[in-house]
Parts: sequence; structure tokens; C-alpha cells
Amino acid sequence: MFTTQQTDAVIGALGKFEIELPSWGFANTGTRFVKFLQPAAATSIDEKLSDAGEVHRHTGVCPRVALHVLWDLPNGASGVEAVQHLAGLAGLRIGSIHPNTFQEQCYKHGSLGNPDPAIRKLALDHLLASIDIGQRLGSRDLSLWFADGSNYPGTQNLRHRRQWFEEGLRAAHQALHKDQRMLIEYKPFEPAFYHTDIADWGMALWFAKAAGPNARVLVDTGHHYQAQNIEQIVSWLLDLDMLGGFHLNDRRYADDDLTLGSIDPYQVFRIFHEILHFEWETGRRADIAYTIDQSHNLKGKMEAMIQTVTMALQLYAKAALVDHERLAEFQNQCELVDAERCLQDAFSSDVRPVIREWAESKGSPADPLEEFRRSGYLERITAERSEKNLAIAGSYA
Ligand code: RM4
Ligand code: MN
Ligand code: MN
Repeated sequence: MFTTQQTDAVIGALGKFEIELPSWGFANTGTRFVKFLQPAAATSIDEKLSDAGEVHRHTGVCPRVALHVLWDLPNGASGVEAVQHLAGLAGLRIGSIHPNTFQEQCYKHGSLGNPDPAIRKLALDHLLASIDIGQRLGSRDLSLWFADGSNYPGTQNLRHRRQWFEEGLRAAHQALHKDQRMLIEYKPFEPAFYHTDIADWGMALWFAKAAGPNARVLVDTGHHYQAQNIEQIVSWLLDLDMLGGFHLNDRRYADDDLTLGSIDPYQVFRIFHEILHFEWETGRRADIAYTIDQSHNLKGKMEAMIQTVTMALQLYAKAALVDHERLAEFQNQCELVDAERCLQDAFSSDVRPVIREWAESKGSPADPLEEFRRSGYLERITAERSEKNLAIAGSYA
């Protein structure tokens, strides 16, 4: 049983928690070897938005959807009105906009880091077009991830590529509306296997500082080496006012994009704890965009998304249970065992009953997954879409 104070802490935290759904999480995806087709997968932007709207209807905390420009607006700005209209029908707003400078042949040796100035210009033009699309859609965050890098030692000039990135990001930043932000994501490897131009949080931080005042770092939880202390990166970025957002997922090996909390829920809890402890200590709200970056090919996409949101709420609620005053005191006194128990007691508490009550009090289902299964939505889209989906080629042959 929780005290009133504990219940209030959880409900207060949950009331401010929102999480963006990725449009790409509803479409067919696969591994490097094959695309696994699902009969209910979304085959168009209206189906993606409809599915995201349904997840929001059941969970109540996902009012925004993140878009991938080339996948969702293949004809650029001319698609903006239709997308805005469809999002409205689904009861959603547009969240972060993800440009795409990795899918076209011209980017084989890089985009903003390409030695060819004409290719760098193509990439910058795409960023500028994405900024414009973001403005028209009322989106705040331009979320940048680059596949740039190289596969073999000595084949690229690392310093020149750094300089070209800095130039490109600065130029893009200049085009931002004053309310828009630029989030810079890092990743140590894949698709490049020797060097990646923005390989870690230090490089992302440098570029964000160099780009301009509205640039921040985005932490994808799957983009670190195995033993990296992610919550320390998070607390540094918070302290420096440079943390802009997250791509949430879990992993066992590399960028596996598994369901959040499926492998290491304590890791996610520790990240949320650092954020809530920062907010408690400073009295400031951390302005962070949480986005799910997962695209399931074995689990049902909508069920996996609901499962992820449910897990995020549980881990955030657990983090809200930490007794910050006591923890701060124990830290100052170097009472190690007691300090550690503050975290462990919160982590091991069962927050599900409080979350169920909270959800019902605001008119959301107590059990979103069960309610989704009862709703008949999945059966309906399976019937409507299976023929289209099974006609898609899954192999790379
Ligand atoms: C990358 C990275 C990006 C995502 C792409 C598709 O690994 O996580 O955020 O947009 O994948
Ligand atoms: Mn990501
Ligand atoms: Mn990734």
C-alpha cells in the first residue's frame, strides 16, 4: 500500500508524461535479410495515423505521432494538408519530424559529411525542406539521425567530415523558426562499421552547441556500447541544459529496437530517476520529447506499441516513487546501502494498481491491451489490409 504522498507523487508524474508514437512502427519492416509481412500492418500514411490514434485512444498518453519525411510525405510539402487532416481525424497532433538522408543512392558515402559538395547540398536542401514541413505541420522538433560514416580505416578524412557536418547543421539551424528545435542523435556504428560521423554523445553535444541555441542532443537508448552508463550521460545533459529527447527501445546486443524494458527495465528506471531527481532538485521541468523508436516485425505492431507505452508508464511511475529528500540526505552522508535502497524499494514496488486507477479516473481503459483486443479493431484492419500486405515482396531478391 502506498501512502497518500506516494500516490500523489505517482499521479502527479503520470499527469505530465506523454510519449510520441513513431509512424514507422506500424508499417512492415524486417531484418537485414527479409521483410516480415504482417496482414494488419499499415500500408499508407492514413493507416499509420489511424493505428497510432487507436493506440492513443487506449493509452491516453500518446497525443502526437512522429513522422519520417520520406516515408510519410514522399512528395514533400504537397502532402502536408492531407497529413494534417488525417492526423486530426485520428485525434492526433504531429510530433517530431525525421528527415531522411540515408535511403537514396547518392548518400552511399554520406550526406552532410560527403566529400562531394553537391551531395552535401542535396542533404542540406532536404533538411531545409523538412524544417519547412515541420513548420507547416505545427511540429516543434526536427529530429536528426545520420547514417554517415565509413567502413575502412584511412578511406575518409575524419576532420573534414566533422567540419562539413558543423557547417551543414549550422546552416539548417539558421532556417529554424524560433519555436522549433533541432535534436541531434548519435549512434556508435551501423550502417557504418569503421567510423560514424556522430558516434557518441560528446560529438552530438559538440554539434548541438555549434549549430545554435535551439539545438539539443537526442539519446536513443539502443545507441551505446554495452557497458555504457546511459543515465550518467542523461544527467550530464540535463545539468548542461542540452537534453532534448529520447528514442526509447531496448536491446540485448546493439541497436536491436526491442520492446522498452523487455531486457533491462532497471536501465530505463534509472534514466527516468535521473530526470525526476533533477526536476525535484532544481524545481525545473526538463523539456524532453519522448519518442518510441521501435518497429516490430515478430510481435503484432499495435500490441507491441501498447505494451511499450504501458511499460514506460510503469517505469516512470516507479521512478516517481523515489523519496528524493531521503536519497539526497543519504548521498550527502555517503550512506551507500540506504541510498541504494531508495532506488531499489521504488523499483520493486508494484505500481500497476495505481496506474489502473489513474487511467480509469481520466476515462482511459484500466487495461489498454485487453481493451484493444476486445475492440475488434485488429480484426477489422486484418480483413481490410491482408490482401495488400501479402502482395508486397518481402525478399531482397
Ligand atoms: C536509426 C536511428 C534513427 C531511426 C532510423 C530508422 O538506427 O535510430 O532514429 O530513424 O534508425
Ligand atoms: Mn533512433
Ligand atoms: Mn536506432
